[in-house]
Amino acid sequence: MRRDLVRTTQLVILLLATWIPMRAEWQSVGSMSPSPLEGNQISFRNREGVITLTVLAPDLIRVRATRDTSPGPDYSYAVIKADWPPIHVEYAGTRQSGTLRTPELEVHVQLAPFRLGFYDRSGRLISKDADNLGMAWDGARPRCWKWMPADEHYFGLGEKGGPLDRRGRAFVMWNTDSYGWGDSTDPLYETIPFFIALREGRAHGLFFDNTYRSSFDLGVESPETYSFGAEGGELNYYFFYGPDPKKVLERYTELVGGMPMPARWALGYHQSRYSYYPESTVRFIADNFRQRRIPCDALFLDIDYMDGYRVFTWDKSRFPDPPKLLADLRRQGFRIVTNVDPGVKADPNYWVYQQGLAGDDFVKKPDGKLYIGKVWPGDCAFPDFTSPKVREWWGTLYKGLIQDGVAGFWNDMNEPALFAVPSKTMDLDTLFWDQGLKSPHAKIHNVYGMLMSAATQGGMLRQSPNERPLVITRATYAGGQRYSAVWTGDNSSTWDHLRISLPMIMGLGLSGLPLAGADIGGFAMSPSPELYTRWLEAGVFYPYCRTHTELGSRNQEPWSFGNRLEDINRRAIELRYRLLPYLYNAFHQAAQTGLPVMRALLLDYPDDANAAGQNYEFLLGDDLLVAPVVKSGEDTWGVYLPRGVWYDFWTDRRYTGPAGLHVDAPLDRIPLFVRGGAVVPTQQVVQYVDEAPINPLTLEIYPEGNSSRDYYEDDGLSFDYQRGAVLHRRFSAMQQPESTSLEVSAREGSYTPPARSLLLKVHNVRSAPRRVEVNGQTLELQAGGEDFEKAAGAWRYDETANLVLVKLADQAAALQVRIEK
Ligand code: MIG
Repeated sequence: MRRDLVRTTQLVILLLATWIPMRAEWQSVGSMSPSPLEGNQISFRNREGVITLTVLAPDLIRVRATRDTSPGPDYSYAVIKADWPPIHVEYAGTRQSGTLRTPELEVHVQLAPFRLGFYDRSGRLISKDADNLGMAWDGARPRCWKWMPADEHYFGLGEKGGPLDRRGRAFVMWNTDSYGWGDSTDPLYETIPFFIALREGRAHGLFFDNTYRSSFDLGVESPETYSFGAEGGELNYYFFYGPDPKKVLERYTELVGGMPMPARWALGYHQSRYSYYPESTVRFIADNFRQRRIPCDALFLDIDYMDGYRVFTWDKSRFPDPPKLLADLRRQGFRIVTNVDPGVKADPNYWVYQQGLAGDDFVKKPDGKLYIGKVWPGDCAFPDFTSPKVREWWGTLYKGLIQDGVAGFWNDMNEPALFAVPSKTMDLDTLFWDQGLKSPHAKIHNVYGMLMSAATQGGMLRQSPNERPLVITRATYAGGQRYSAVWTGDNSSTWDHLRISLPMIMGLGLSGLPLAGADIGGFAMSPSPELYTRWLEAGVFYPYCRTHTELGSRNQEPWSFGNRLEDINRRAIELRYRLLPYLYNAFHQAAQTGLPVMRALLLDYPDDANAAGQNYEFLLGDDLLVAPVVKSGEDTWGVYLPRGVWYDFWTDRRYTGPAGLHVDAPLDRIPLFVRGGAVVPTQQVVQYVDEAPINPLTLEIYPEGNSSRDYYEDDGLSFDYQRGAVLHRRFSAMQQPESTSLEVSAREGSYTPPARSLLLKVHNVRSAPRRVEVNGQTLELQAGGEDFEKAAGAWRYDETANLVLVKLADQAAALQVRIEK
């Protein structure tokens, strides 16, 4: 009964929101005839349109269908890769059908009426157009219906509420300011029209690269077909073949571009609220972090730092001397990030407005007059970020704030969000440059936020070419990870929202956006002390970790909930700092491959339905499994461990999965597990990332047969890593009957960290070793305590923790350590 009600409500919402599909007069594509194969491309035509299949890679095919025999210019805001290596493609066909073959795929083409079917090279059907409609148009609106097998599940689609598995729901893509949104609010702020489908442990992907308002129906209209379409533009999609879901995501990232390596400070703990002002308040917050010894790397200034919400200005009564303030804060180890909205106050005496007018940089109405909309500053004009010239201009505006010492920028309200109009955004016919096409807002809306973040990043890079910029944006489009981090907008201080944040950030990761976070503690309203602590415990595992709250809510700093919780909160943040070398490696992997940092279990266990069904548990990088407590009043927590060996991070208890278990989870403990075989790099707690270099570099080793892990490090701040200033090495652990051997490969790359120790901590050692050898020489045994701390090279055994600790100078050369039983 309830389910039916939910379904009906969803259907009504869907119909209201998009007017699909019942009222429409869908006209299916009809019959088409092939033109000869040209290289990696083949086209099919009839009097009404053309469909082109382009094989970009053995596992990647683009389908471009237009309802015009001479399609317009081919341009994408998402896709950046053009130079695919040539591959061998064949097409063989008759008058009724044909087959396009790549080394990994076969596309069966039925010509009358035109339908596509994707098969692997062993003939297994992966995906096919629905028989009745396939591709269709209703006027200017394209849509495609595909077969939806009963056991197929869908993941991704960016920033969406509800379960990670999107099956059985319908979604709209239209970037929307959604203060106080809930689990089923749709659309939200971001548009990522990409999903991964999973069936029988095998994955494929689909990216519908269309910037108009679009929609995905994954089983509401019919339980046997799914469909996607848009209010305009082309039926332009990319089909990815796995069968490994990681391969789909890596290929997608290759197509649209990945996240550049963030600065280390961007991965520290960040504190925000709407708003810290005046200056004395900001100093008070900073002092409290340091006095209370709670690590923090960045403080955020929300819109009230500006002069009457004029972007790129300071309110001089609240912030009389920004360079001095920011320099003082920097000496305390804080970086400052300020909010910058796209709306420029239409004030004839305001330099930004004047420059924008002079440069013809603002969007206009069809009658040629300036488009004016209301936001915080009152009447505003809006930059046309589709124009490279405007993006460059916008980038120059950051110069003053950067010279004042601002380190990062927070682009908000860039859906774009407008006050005082029911649509909450610009009129759909507002005109944008768009490659000289003069396109309406209807086409540009969903990329506006991404292009703003691109302009911001570009400006920062021109100002400081050798510093990794931090940009955080609320709205973005597929590929937005190239320019900025994202946060999930105006959530609320409820347990429900703590829960929602987990599949939502996992979903963003599955959609190519690794650097994402939710407002810890919730934005709207105020959390209970317990909720804040549980949220922070989970939030220190968000890829991007920031507390933020709304105007008028109660204090929401880690010390705002009493002494006992302050201690717990401090330890949660300290855990993130201890794990920074590990986290940084997970980010390195994400930057290299597109694999998320906060990882849905299905990526590693696609054939384990139990794993794929986990909404609140995730892997952080390769080796940590995190199972946050997301309910009030719990002191134990149920955890699912997928196959393999797992260690409880807190107790070192060893488990073998797959297994469901209950673990102790008092308020000061988040269930956390380490994969057997892992080598987890950690460091000492610091109050901010560049307070002190890593020392010692600690390796938490959980031997399991033979295993090894790559380690990466660089200066954490500059782009020198792109010129070889990197440190690569490999850590291996081998269990033999009489000994455990550890190997540290020689350093590679030209980055040399300051002199430091290497601390090898071998877990789960049941009895004191007889001897420890390093490169064939016996190492001295130290009782522990200060002697061990001071020693350049020594080992000890901790019999309560079952740990062997080996301390050595961290040198460039390879090391061999043998621990004799
Ligand atoms: O209309 O800048 O989502 O994080 O604190 C609200 C004030 C504008 C919305 C953002 C929120 C921010 C707030 N902004």
